[in-house]
Amino acid sequence: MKVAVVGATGMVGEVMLKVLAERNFPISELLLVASERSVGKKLRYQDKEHTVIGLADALAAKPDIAIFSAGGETSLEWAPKFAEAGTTVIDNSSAWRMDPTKKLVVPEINAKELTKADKIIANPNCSTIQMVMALAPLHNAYKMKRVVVSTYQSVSGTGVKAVKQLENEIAGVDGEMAYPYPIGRNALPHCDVFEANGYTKEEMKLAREPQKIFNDKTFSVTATAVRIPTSGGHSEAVNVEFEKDFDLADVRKMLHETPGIILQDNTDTNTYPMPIYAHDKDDVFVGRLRRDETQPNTLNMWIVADNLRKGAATNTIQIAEYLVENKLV
Ligand code: A2P
Ligand code: 11C
Repeated sequence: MKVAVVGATGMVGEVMLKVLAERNFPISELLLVASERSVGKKLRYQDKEHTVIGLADALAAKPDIAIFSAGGETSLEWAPKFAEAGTTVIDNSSAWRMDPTKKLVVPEINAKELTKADKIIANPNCSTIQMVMALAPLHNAYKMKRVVVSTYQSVSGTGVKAVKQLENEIAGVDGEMAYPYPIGRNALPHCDVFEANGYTKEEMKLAREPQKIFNDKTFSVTATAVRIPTSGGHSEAVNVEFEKDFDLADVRKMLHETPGIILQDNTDTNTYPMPIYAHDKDDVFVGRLRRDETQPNTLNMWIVADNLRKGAATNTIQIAEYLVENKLV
């Protein structure tokens, strides 16, 4: 495969390259693409030095697959041009996610919907991916009615500037602020911009994207998204009400047997998921399973994943692997 990584110099781009190499993705030619600011810069992939090129040169090279993680505006402008040239684009921005003509894919859940005709495929938001991964087997078994989620999101979800802000605050030095307030020793109930309804964009992604991924509008999600001073890994407290009742032992067994999920749930040994241990892992970690004792058919759980891996790079590359394995590119 001739593969272009658009946004190769970015935080997600770096993890994309790491994951492509680890999984030995079949690459015959690799194009590393970034903004004009980075053209000419050298990046290493599997012991080979590559020179960063611009989008126009990458387009002219007609890659088979282009993995985009260069922001929504770049995607909106360039993904259709690549698609027009015959490239299959897998886009990690929010640009195409809710476009009814584009598929929003978590491979373990809905990759089967993909066809050769899908030339722009959207990767969901990081906090959505880890939540739907844990909900999918339970939704199949018990049918979700309503989900209430509170997130505890790391600064890496915001980007390099936010990681730097936290590092500066820990070191006690002044620097540029990514957030309107300090993030060290703090919790900001504010991830991404506010929308007209008083929710943030991040909260509305959590509300809207799962319905599209499950192709089911019969359940609802309401969210509060909070930024906390962790450097990597998002955590989520999820309360989910089902139509049917469940047995907690069956829920544990189901999650334990689901590919991509690691169950860490033993209060006797203080075993539960935590972001520092999810770092650099491709799995989604689930624990603190317990029945909500205040209403029927309702479960509480805690979900953690590396937001740059399963939340971004790994999910994108799993989509690319599915396309290759099923001869859809
Ligand atoms: P560059 O490093 O040249 O700015 P991050 O998510 O860490 O902010 O990274 C964003 C990525 O998207 C970077 O690789 C960045 O390249 C790239 N990018 C940003 N704007 C553009 C653009 N207009 N065209 C191509 N790549 C872009
Ligand atoms: C965050 N979820 O943690 C965001 C980052 O729509 O892909 C990813 C934004 C997106 O702030």
